[in-house]
Amino acid sequence: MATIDELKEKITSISEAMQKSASTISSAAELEAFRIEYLGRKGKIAALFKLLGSLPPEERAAAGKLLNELKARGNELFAAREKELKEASISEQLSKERVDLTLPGIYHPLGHLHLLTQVQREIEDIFLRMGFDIASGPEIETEYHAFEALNIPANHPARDEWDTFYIDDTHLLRPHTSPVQIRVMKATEPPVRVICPGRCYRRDTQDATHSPVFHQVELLWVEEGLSLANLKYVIEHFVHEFFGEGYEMRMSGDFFPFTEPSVQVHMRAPGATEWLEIMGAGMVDPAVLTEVGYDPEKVTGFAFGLGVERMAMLRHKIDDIRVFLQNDLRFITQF
Ligand code: FA5
Repeated sequence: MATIDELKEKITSISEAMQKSASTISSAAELEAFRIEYLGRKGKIAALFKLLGSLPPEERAAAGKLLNELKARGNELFAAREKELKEASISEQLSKERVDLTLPGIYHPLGHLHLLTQVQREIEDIFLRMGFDIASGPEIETEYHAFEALNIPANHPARDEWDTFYIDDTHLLRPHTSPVQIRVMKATEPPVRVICPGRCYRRDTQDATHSPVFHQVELLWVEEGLSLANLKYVIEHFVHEFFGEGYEMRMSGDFFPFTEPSVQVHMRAPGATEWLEIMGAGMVDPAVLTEVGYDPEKVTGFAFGLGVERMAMLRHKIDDIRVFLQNDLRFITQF
């Protein structure tokens, strides 16, 4: 038989221990251990309730009240610590996720079109305004389109000049955009008025004005009654539109198997001493017109192949073609 005094003593010591233990709780696991130790069904307070029955009946009510107070105290301590832990975890999370709105933002520089793309589009615009369409052809060409149809048979010495990178026995990376002429004429009846911009490949040794990969814009105009005078006018009009005043142009004789007569055009920037070749051109050879099924007695035509890099070099006084492919931002961002 227990006495109320013994019970009171136990209540005091449990209350003190509980108070002390609650003040050290710093994690959810410790909180749960506290709950089991004091408030659980097999906990220390429940054990005291079991003693009630062994008290004299007249003391049970008072003892029960004390035990209920102890239990309430335990619940209070538990709830208070639970609340504190929750608040601590929220504020920890908040401080982790804190965004400092006063920090400068992340700078994303705006890109822009490469100078060569800009120049190519400008050339296209000039010819679109003159009534030309834009056509394109594959960069991996057949020997037929790149050479034979252009009046350059297999053993013709002119092949050496355009020999390039072969993919197999009959396919190669195109050395010029002239094969697109053949594709366009085979697919269209005259009159034909197109430009064909695109990338070309040659085994040229790299130097200040030659690159193994470069761009051309081909032009082709076939119609009744065209002459070399029309070709000269179109070129003059074009270079004037592109360069404006102050640039000199020079036209001289040349040879291409697919044009007759053939010319080359050089340009000189204001104040420069050097001339730079910008294109090969000429009247489309009757053999080419016949090859594509046109009647050379009825229609004549002219064509040119213009170097895009060279146009950009003249316009911006760039003295080395290699800078276009070097991806140096100090160069690229100037334009
Ligand atoms: C041709 O490619 C002829 N297909 C042009 C043509 C078309 C003539 C239609 C007649 C009728 P050529 O090899 O000269 O011609 O090249 C033409 C232009 O391309 C040159 O004037 C030059 O501006 C440019 N070019 C040629 N090779 C290179 C190179 N390795 N690097 C940079 N530009 C080049």
